[in-house]
Amino acid sequence: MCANKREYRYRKPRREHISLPKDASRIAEDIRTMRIRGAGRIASSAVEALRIVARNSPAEDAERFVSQMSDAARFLLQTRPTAVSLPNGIRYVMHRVNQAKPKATSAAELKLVAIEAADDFVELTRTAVERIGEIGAKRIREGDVVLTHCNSGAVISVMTTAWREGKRFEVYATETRPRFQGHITARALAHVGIPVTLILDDAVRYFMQDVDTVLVGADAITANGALVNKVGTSMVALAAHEVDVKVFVAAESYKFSPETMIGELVEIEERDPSEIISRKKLNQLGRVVVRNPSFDVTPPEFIDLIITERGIIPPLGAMLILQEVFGVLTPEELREYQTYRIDEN
Ligand code: RI2
Repeated sequence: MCANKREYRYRKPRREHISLPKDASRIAEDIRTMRIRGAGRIASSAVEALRIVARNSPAEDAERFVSQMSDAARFLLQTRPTAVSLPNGIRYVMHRVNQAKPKATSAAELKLVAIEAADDFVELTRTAVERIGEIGAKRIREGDVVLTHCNSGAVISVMTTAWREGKRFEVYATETRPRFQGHITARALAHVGIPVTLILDDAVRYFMQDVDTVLVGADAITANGALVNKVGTSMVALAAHEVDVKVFVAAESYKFSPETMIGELVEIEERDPSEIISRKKLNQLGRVVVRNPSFDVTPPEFIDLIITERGIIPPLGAMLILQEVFGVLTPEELREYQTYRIDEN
């Protein structure tokens, strides 16, 4: 949630230029341009990039190694601002490296710590999505009509698990302008045989009366249980609320934002207007401003359940997950976290 209007305006993201191994910088570029997308995949790919940096580091002493890793971490954090899984994944690795640093006698020792932490995080993302599938599948009933927005790996996991368990249901998938991630969802569901109907984002309220459950993914969950997800999600939830349709969110615990525990806001990414309209067409319109926020905020009142790999919680239980996963942030931990943030001003 971002209260500052100025932050909603599109600005070209500031980029620090550092030299990374080729494969790591390709991952960073793919995240930025959304060839790699989906909050979970963004996080595991960024951590994979950190692992590549660690493996290729020529550093001979621990100090130099940590400084190279921190530079890479900062660089990767600039790629997409909203998905909180990205800083959480990076912090997962860097926290272990920083903790091991005082006792480390060589860069090689820290390299192993970094690689192991990255391996653990990537494995965690895999098992979390699988477990969410198992838990969430129990909330899909025979004959249900489920509506989803955008494309979420966690949502696909729930649906495909329920389908493989023998439940028969159908799905409405919104096309999700401007980047049409709904096509990815529709293709994935059709591939396993789930009946899927692709609809216009604008047709959500028209179809809502046929829907039993809304199921969406998450880019971030705040301490008060609000959901930050693909723009349009809050309108879907509003339409569901109107006719008393339940709204479920599938979100791994690393999508919960520890910073919101101490009052920080989740920045809403605003992408280039050319995703909505070509420069040429825009010029033909005359003096028109185009805004392209990628995400919006759904308040906790419009959410019935959040399905995490640790179990199902009501939105107001977000704080429990945050405290279980991150504890209460000490000033030192907060400083360490903010080390990797870029000052936007
Ligand atoms: P998983 C996506 O954002 C969508 O908003 C989706 O709901 C969310 O990430 C979570 O996706 P984008 O990357 O982590 O398409 O569940 O902008 O795959």
